[in-house]
Amino acid sequence: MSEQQKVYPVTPELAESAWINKEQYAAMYKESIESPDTFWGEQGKRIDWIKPYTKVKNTSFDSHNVDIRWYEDGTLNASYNCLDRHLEKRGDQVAIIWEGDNPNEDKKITYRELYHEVCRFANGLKKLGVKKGEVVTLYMPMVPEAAIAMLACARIGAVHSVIFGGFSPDAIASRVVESSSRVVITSDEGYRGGKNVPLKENVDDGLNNPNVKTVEHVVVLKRTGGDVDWNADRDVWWHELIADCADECPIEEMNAEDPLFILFTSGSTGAPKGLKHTTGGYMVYASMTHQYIFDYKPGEVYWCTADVGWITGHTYIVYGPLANGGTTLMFEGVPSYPDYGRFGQVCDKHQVNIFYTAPTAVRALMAQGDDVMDSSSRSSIRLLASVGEPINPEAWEWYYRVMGNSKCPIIDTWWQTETGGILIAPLAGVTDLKPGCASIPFFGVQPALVDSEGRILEGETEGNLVILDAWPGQGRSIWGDHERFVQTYFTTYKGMYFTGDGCRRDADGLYWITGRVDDVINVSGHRMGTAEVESAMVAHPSVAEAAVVGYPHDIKGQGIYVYVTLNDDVEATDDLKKELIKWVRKEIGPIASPDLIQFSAGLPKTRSGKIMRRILRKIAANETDGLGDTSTLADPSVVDELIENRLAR
Ligand code: 6R9
Repeated sequence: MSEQQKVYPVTPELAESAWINKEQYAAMYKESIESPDTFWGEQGKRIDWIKPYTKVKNTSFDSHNVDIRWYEDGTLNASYNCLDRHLEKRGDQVAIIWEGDNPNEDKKITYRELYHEVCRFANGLKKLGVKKGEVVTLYMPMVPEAAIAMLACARIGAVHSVIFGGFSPDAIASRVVESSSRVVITSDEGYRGGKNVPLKENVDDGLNNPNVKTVEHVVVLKRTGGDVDWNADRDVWWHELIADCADECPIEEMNAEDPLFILFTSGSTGAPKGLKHTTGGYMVYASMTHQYIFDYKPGEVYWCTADVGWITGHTYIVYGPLANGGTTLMFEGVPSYPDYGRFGQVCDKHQVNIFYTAPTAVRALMAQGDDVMDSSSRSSIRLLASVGEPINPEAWEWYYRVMGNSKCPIIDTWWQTETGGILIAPLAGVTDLKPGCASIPFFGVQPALVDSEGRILEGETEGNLVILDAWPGQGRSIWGDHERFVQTYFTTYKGMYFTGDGCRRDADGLYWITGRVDDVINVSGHRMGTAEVESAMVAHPSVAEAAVVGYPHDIKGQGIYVYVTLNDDVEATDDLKKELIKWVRKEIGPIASPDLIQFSAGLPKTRSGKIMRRILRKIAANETDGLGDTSTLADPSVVDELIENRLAR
């Protein structure tokens, strides 16, 4: 039997103990599709509302009028739902377990403590004049204050925009401009893998960009005590800001469709877009998916290793687990520091029950050999989950056998920044597991596969993955550009949400995500538009033209392969390659570092001047036999040169 056909049946224990079993799934799924108003009307009650909703679903995917509203006449506050409502029953329960980069540093914060910290910081933001509806930018290390700042924004109705700490000053600048932030929250430095990350310095550099005109205040958390430049007119220490602030702060009453946050993500064209997520539907969906997909039970310790700078951190470190009154673990470090056994050691130390990470991390550990986990027992873990990219069956098996001691189901969760929460995943008590298979749609989610003309394909087949109708956690728009939202997601296949992913449905009706079908690449689970890297490249004075493609990479999933044509008078040297790599790191950030740069006299173009990426992808993947039809190229001889000079790896 090939790896892909292996099946791990639902165990009788899980069928018995999990929140959802097969029969319940079937009945609930049916109701969620046939009577969404009834189904989501009922589920909406898992959230506390100030003014209860009377309307549930009001959504349209019609490309002339894309309009998505859930619970539209209800009002609530997300911070209240994550904090205040738990105080009576579990005020003394740990809300956040924080594990530092340094294994000797950790902290436990109860719901009551978290509540007071959030209130104090919310009062601090008010002192800076932060108002309902304004966007506050966060550029933070993985410390509890990142979650505190998010929840403080939510408390007073400000919209947070978290920028991942690995992005460059230029990336900070463009995002701050896009969101017109007045206030930026950062830290002197961060710790990661034993190194200091210059967060404040990056913010300073970013805000020096002449396009940034809105920022009045930078709040700086003291994390490492490292030296930072100080602009007394603009900068304020976090601890000084809150020194005289009360630890109670009333909540702002938000409409269900008021924005909760924006989060920038890459697409196939143009600059990164700020996806807008709203409050009511998002909270219902975050809470419900967290409970059922991770089969989260009260009292359990749950650890998602993502960074809060990504959607996974938003929904499954902060909002989902805290809405459910759970205990969520936040980790500042990396899987390889001080050694590759760290994930297991942290699981033992904090008795983690549910562990959620990315395939790239699994592959990095797997590459160290099976004994990499010998320093821990991981006996507390009962469920493992995966996100960010397709998990290859070999990594799945390793995750199952070594990380999970062959006793934990693996929940492969497919979703996107745009979807707000998980859309396709197995459920522990419902689905027989197939390594590498994302499996079944969550309640309310109607996936379909379409051909290039948008015709719906039935049965066992492969095609482009679309979603036919709205679900509550869905992103509502692109900040400041609804037309772009419509163009990007709803015009390729009319009346459907296009995910950008390819997918196969097997004979059992289960979904297997095959990867992006657009010009987005996925490097270590980080999404990147090839166009973004190309435009950074051509901004360099030596570069005439650049084409960027992904290629298969053992650890990262995909690596970044760049073909570069230099200006006439420029010499192709190794030093220049190094300089170009540095350049991209500066323009976008370390996550966009090219892995391979091939200098080439020309690029394969059609007579109308379009670069044929299909060919470049094949060459980068070393699949030079089946290049397909090259007769439409303006100069087919370019291809021979590219193949001859392709890079070894
Ligand atoms: C949550 C998140 C979204 C893209 C998505 C797809 C890929 C994510 C996956 C997966 C296969 C999975 N992706 N999870 N592919 N199996 N379980 O990662 O959001 O950063 O927006 O990326 O990631 O290609 O379209 P985001």
